[in-house]
Amino acid sequence: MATVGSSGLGKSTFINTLFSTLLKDYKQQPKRVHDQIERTVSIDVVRADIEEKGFNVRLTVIDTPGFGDYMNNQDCWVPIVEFLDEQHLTYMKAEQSHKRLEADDLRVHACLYFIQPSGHTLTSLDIEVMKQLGTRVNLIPVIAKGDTLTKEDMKAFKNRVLDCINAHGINMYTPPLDGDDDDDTHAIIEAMPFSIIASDNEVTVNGQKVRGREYLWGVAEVENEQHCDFKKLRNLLIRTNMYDLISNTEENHYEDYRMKRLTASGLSDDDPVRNAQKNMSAKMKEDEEALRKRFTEQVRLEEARFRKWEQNLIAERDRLNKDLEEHHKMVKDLENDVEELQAANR
Ligand SMILES: Nc1nc2c(ncn2[C@@H]2O[C@H](COP(=O)(O)OP(=O)(O)OP(=O)(O)O)[C@@H](O)[C@H]2O)c(=O)[nH]1
Ligand SMILES: [Mg+2]
Repeated sequence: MATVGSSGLGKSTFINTLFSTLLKDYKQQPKRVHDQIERTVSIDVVRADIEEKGFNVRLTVIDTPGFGDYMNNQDCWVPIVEFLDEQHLTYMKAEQSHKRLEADDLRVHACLYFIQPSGHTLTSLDIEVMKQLGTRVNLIPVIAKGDTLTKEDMKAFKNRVLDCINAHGINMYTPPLDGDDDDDTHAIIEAMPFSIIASDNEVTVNGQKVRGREYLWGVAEVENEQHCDFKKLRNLLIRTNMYDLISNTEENHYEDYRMKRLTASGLSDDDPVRNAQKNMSAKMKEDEEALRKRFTEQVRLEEARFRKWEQNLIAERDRLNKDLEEHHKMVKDLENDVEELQAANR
């Protein structure tokens, strides 16, 4: 994951906040991003092992220096875009030499772009940078410092930002609808672009310590869904959509980069090992599908067999009941006959 955006929008604070809500002992960890919030001057890599639903996940976050307040910010994003491309290139080289690169795979699976909560709309710099990012990574625009806009202003601002994103054809990551958790996904999509509140401090609300920002009139809470979308964003990043973000990077963004490189260098997509791997995974998918079909068919046949057996059992039971009834009747008739004979003999 990476954070990008203008200086002072709270990118580093957000990373601290995210880790501290995931790791109970984050304060004690040696690799905190910053002990004091200061301007980020180089591309920093922060890693932490987190546990999610019993799985161990290594979360790598890349913090980038914010764009300055210079008059001319035209190319300020170039180093970041170069960094993103470099990660693809390193991976591609490792792949071509058939080495494994998991330890140093720094390909970015989600890129949070911090938007200033101006209440107006995107700046031309935002548009330019987001265009560049959207073609390389899963771009997730976020509205920084969500506590500085009123509820209504935030709603209107979100709409304007979305309109602007669509009007400029910016490629933004949207979680896919897959039928199972569509209601949750709809709620996530509806909240986009997420507003976030970040804070390095804990404050006491109703006797409980929560992460938030304290004002004279109250507290803006990071994990309160009424206050901002931090929780939705965190869910998307490390729970519901982690796998999709990774596979989208692999299948779309990395693949686009690879094809672009190959075309640029006049090479064709004929790496025999890679092709063999691709064919193998296609074959595995086919086999899996066939297996699933066979399994379903087997279940269907078993079910039909069971139904038939059940029907036979019911018929048998009915027949036995009928027999039993007839026997009862016969016994009754015999008893009657005996009674009649006894009466006649008396
Ligand atoms: N009101 C408000 N202030 C915030 C929020 N998040 C961070 N800040 C404040 O914004 C200031 C800058 O935060 P940083 O995290 O250093 O910002 P940055 O984006 O990393 O800045 P650069 O490293 O220069 O790019 C600090 O004083 C933070 O306390 C927020 O959600 N709301
Ligand atoms: Mg910073």
